[in-house]
Amino acid sequence: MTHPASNTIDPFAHLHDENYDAPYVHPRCKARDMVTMAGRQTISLNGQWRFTLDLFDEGLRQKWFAQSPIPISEWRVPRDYDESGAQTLSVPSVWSLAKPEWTYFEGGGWYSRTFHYSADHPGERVFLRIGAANYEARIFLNGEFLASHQGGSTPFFVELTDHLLPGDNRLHLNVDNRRRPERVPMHHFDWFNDGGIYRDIELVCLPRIFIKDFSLSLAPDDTFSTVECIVTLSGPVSGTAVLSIPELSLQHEITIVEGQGKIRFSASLHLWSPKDPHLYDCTLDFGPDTVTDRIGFRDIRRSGTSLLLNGKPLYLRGVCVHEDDVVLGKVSTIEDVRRRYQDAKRLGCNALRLAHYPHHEHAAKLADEMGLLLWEEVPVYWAIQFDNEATYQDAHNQLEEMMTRDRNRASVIIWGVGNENADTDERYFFMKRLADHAKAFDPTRLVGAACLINREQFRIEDRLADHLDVIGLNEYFGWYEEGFEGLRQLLANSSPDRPVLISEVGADALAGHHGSESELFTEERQAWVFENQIEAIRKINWICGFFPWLLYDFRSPRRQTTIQNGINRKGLIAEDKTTQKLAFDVIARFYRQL
Ligand code: GCB
Repeated sequence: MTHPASNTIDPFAHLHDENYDAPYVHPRCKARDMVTMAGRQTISLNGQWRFTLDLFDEGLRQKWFAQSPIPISEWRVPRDYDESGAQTLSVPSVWSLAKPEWTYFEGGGWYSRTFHYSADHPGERVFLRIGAANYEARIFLNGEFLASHQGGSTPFFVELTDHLLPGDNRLHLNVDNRRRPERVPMHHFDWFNDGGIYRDIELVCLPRIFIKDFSLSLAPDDTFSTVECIVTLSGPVSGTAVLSIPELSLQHEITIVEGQGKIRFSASLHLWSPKDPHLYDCTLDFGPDTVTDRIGFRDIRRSGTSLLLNGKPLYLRGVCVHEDDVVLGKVSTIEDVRRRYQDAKRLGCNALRLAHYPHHEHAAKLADEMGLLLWEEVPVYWAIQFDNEATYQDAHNQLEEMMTRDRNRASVIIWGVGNENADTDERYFFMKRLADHAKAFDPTRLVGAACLINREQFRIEDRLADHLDVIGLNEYFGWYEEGFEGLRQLLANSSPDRPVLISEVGADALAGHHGSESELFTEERQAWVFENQIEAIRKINWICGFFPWLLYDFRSPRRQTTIQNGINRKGLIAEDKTTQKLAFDVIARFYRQL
């Protein structure tokens, strides 16, 4: 190919540049950039955005974000991106379900829109918050790259302040959902790989110094009455913050030194529990900034092989759930979360495992209100690149983003650091680091992981267990493993020194497919698996919870038999979220007896 003589930009250079993405990595948004959203006013940027798929990363190669969005009739040289004529896509949504031909698309997508900014408030700081974008996002404002983010299920913040123009501003987001071996999760997992900005996107306007983060919880001493509040401001200033809890007729000053403050005080509290999910309206003020939240106070701990909630023994009558919908994909509306919780309550649950990645933040808010306990987790799932430090940093950051976002939610009692990872040295050091970090970051919750078992000796055996508060046990006796003899041996051979939760157990059944217990995929088989499982585990006193896999059938392209048809059918309810299978009543009966 001959290049035209030109003293301007070489129009062909990008064809040969294989480092085209290097300028769009740093700065990378991290947990440390997060801002508490408690009670804050925001400007929503949800709605129709212009959208273009980009399988070959031409947008980064050709800098689409820097091209003026004029119509084709005004172009002087050809381009490959016509922003002014691009189709639109609703935000939040997943592109996978927008058009049949996009279902399995894995690559880049370009979102763009303008928004108006009036510079009426000198000194104001403006942040863009994206609730989640799967998996990597790059943010550009007015043609300039600002930051990137990794991790498909946690929120991130980009400060726009110094880059805003009075009047119209043009925002581009490049979102890339490719599955890759070094990502978290890596390229192999058992759910649908939706693409896009699938949670809210909004602007937050704040004073120059603002409350960046705060935690308010029951301190884990033995009094059940010591409240601890920790405040972090956006800069190293000193002063006084004020915490108010009107229902307790309480107002405390918190001395802030170099942007940090901490207070402990005693209060006569109405403790939060699933039976009585009492929440207090709390307000924190610093200068012109105010945050408000509804917060419950509770104590969760392990004692030997038992779990104690507010000092009383706790059995987790659980169920697992994915964030999945056949129409909306990974988009979780508040109505959808409410339906999950109502169905879980009908089942008799007091707990849910939010598998296998951080769910929408309103999941924990609603659980606080409705009185449900949550296991939240990061997608350190199956064969992560445990020897890759960059992968570790990604997992660590996702964990910290999840913990920072939900640290004031009483419902969240377990931080899950992984699921079914083979017990290698690399995995041990990787996950031990995560578990130790979670413990140090948050001493008010338990740390857990869904572990594997020793298959030769049939016993619970995982070196990671020493670093966990609760050992999750995923076991599929009666389904992936024939019969229940292995389970009986496993229970007889194990004597764990800490609580064990059956973190997954189940079998596939196609709703409406009936037959005998010996026929796979029938409702009778699924019910029979649960009956046998319950019989085997119900008297084991170190098992403190049971989490059937799972509430609803969900999309998983790995599942390709004519019965599965792209759906994992281990739900107690079909993917229509209405049709109940026989196993539902088996679990409900068990939970009623507890
Ligand atoms: C598991 C995984 C879960 C799968 C499930 C299954 O052990 O943790 O993500 O979906 O088994 O259905 O096989």
